[in-house]
Amino acid sequence: MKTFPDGFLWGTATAAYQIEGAAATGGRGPSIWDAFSHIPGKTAEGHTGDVACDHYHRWEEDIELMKQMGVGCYRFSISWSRIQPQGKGEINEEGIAFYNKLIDGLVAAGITPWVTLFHWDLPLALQLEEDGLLKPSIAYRFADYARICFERFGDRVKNWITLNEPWCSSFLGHGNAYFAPGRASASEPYLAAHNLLRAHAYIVDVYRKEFQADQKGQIGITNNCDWREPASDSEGDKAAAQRALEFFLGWFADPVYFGDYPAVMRERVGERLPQFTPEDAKLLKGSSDFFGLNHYTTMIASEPKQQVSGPGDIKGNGGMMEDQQVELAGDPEWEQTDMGWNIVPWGCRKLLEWIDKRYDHPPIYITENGCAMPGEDDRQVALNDTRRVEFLKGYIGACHEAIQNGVDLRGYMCWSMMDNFEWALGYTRRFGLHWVDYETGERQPKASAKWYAATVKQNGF
Ligand code: GBH
Repeated sequence: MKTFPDGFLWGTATAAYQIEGAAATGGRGPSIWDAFSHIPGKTAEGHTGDVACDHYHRWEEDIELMKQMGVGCYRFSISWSRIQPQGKGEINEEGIAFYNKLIDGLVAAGITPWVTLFHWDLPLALQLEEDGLLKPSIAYRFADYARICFERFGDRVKNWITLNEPWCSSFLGHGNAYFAPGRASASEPYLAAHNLLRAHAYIVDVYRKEFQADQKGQIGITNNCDWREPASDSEGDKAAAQRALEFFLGWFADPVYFGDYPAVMRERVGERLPQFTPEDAKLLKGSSDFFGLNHYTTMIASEPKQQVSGPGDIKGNGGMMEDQQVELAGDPEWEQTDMGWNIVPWGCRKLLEWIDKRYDHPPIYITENGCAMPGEDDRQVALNDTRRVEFLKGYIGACHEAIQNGVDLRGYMCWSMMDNFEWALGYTRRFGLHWVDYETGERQPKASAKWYAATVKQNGF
């Protein structure tokens, strides 16, 4: 039996565009993901989030399912364009009312809401009129939108996440064009990332100055990182793995903990890497009350024998390959998920330990971890998802080991509460603890939901 510390937080997670549907209902304005997913060829089979899991209408049932799992928290995101259809100015009261019902329902069910303000769905108007993440002024739009959320929901929401995985918005959205807004560039990712970091800092500043004393909540950022294991003990390979982690996670976490980008990025990216003003650096340093981490997989890193080129190839990614110069590979012994991601639980432990050391022992929450497994379009296969249970045992076991080794890990949120719109892969990959019938909207717990319920109940497995 692996028992977790008292008070360890068990939860599950989703994101607005992936589950809500009701894209043009209740006064919601379009986001960049509505536009992107409607361009032929951008998503698998042309899938969009128009209907998704129809959570907008089925939220009560979803709370009931979570209640049955006994989770302590539910992490969801707010659709900015449901609150402000144009991304600025006027507030859509119907959107506010929807989240009020959801938050009240969760609180009544004894489930603590963890709210992400931004999970990639930038209001389309801000993309068209103000160049989205590329202009510095976007940070003020973020702060204004966040203020509305704190004002309207902060009496009940005590756990805020500013941004989900800015690495994805920056690199996948502006580097290799895999995600909305679909841009491919060698410099834009650094600009988008810079403005997102500033946005994070301004949101936190608003919360701390105007709300935190009264509302007594915590606020932080969630970053994603895959582990990079050195291919050998050679100095070159060890440096390559370290460099890969700094380009992946350090890119976003160093400014938040140290006030600036990693030196290795400054050296290699040169003028394409923007500079923080002294004021912004000051706001950024210490701007997260906890370390939010999304973790899925591991790759082997080595010093390249010849120049690595890119971008364009999502496999083996980790940012701008031509800047990092790290050769990435898998191990043929490793099993993989339906995403082609390697299943390496010890990579999770090593990453947690790396974070603990580099950022001086921060409180960490894993705000996402989970898997899509093959064959789950077939309901019977999905309901008997023993491979997901094995995956969770491995990764949650690795979390337990990290805690044993002194890491201050305080919670684990499983991605995802239910099958949903898997971005560019549409509905062709299923990450859920619950199976969703996309024809009828029906949900059904998979074996993993039952296993997870038992784990939550016993505070371990
Ligand atoms: C998360 O991002 C998202 O927050 C969530 O919305 C999404 O549904 C979920 O993951 C599942 O995809 O190609 O082998 O080098 C995940 C971020 C970044 C994790 C890239 C895996 C690539 C592995 N991902 N990484 S590989």
